Amino acid sequence: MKTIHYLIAAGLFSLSTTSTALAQKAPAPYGAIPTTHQLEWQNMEYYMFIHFGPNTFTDKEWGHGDEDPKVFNPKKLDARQWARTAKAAGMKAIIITAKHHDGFCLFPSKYSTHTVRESNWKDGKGDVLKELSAACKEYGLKFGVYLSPWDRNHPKYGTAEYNEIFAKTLKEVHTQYGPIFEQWFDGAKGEGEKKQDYDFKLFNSVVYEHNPQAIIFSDIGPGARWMGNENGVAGETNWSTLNTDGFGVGADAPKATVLNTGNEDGKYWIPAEVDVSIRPGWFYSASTDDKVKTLEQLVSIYHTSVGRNGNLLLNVPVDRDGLIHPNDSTRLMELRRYLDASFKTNLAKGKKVIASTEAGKKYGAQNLTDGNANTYWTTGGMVKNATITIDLGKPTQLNRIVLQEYISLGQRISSFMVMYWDGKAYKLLDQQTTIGHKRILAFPTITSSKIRIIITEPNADPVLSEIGVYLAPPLPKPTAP
Ligand code: FUL
Ligand code: CA
Repeated sequence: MKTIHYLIAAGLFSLSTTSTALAQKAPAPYGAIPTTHQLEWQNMEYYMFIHFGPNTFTDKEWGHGDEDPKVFNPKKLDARQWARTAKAAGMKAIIITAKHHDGFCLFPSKYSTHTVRESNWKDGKGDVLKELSAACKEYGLKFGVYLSPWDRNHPKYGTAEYNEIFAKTLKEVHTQYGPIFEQWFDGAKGEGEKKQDYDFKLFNSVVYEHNPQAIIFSDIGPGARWMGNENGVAGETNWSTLNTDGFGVGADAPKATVLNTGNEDGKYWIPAEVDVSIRPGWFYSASTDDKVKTLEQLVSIYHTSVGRNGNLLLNVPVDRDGLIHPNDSTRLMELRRYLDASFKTNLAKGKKVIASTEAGKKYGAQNLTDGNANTYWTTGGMVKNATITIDLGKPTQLNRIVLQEYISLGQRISSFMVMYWDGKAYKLLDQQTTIGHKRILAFPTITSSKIRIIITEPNADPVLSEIGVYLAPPLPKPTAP
């Protein structure tokens, strides 16, 4: 009897120590999770795309590959001006069209006769990639390249040999201009064009061999995915996970609607990148100088990209002189100023937070308002509902709420509600689905002293790193372009 009692006591004792120890242990990852490179990439959030090439001089979007390379002559080209502009805009990198569909290479490729070498620019001695990669280094920006597999110039396009040539072209770029943080593969191809089965296995292996840290973007990743449109609008529901088995790029890609939202519990971690142009076209045209997107449009795009768990790749086409046009750079600076003003003061920082459940002090609710994305709150077990209440201390004006999941452990939240205390009762402010790396909720200004988040039926115990509350200023009146 005594022994049994002893054993039970010992058993209970060891059970309770284990459960305390467990409560302080980090939660297990859930489903597909990001690599460290994908995590680093996700934290970049906002960077520049540059479309530049013969199309800039012929006023086309898709060159045929038969244009005279001599048309390419940007007499005042200054890659440092591009990098300076991107840096001042708060962007973290630049990705340039090293080779668009016309096949023209912005560097003197050995494997093409349609390059800067054949152009009039700098008497054929220039190299845009060399100048831009150096400028990016100088300004502390990362450097990325777009290369179109579809090539309307190369005589071997449409034969098996072309895959080898494209792989060698990639090798040139990845060995001469690195480090390269992102390789952008375009899935586009016109109707009735030559057929070519791309060897993406080979292409990806070349990229990884020379830049193992690179994020490979295509319709289906593997590093990051296209999010299904060119308007800057990621899905309101946006999972960073996607099922890609049996799919390919271009015509073989999952439906745009699927790319837009990702797959809940998808097999692979392939987050969305939102590519959109600041002008109606991807390439510069004087005819669009007065059609640069308004500040209001860009703010909205920021909310539907970065604010919906996507990275924003904003295209700023370089003009015929080889410079970013002042209309574009002025707008970029307006956007920077507005975003800085909007997210300068987190009204929830250091404020009291109470959660319905928390997995011990280490993972307590106070981690949600400490301004540190590396500390998080979690429930320490599956819950049907979890409620978090932030006490702002006094009636406070606000119009933005920013939520962040600690995505190193996977994306878990599939549904949440936001309520606010109006002095008498909690009222519903918004009801949404996914959060991911960052979710920005923008709404007309309210006054409230308490904000409540209710997470309902998560796919695994929720893990949130931050909740921010902000009062963005009204948008300034539009200025003439
Ligand atoms: C598309 C291309 O066809 C456009 O010209 C542009 O490069 C855009 C970013 O991707 O698929
Ligand atoms: Ca935190």
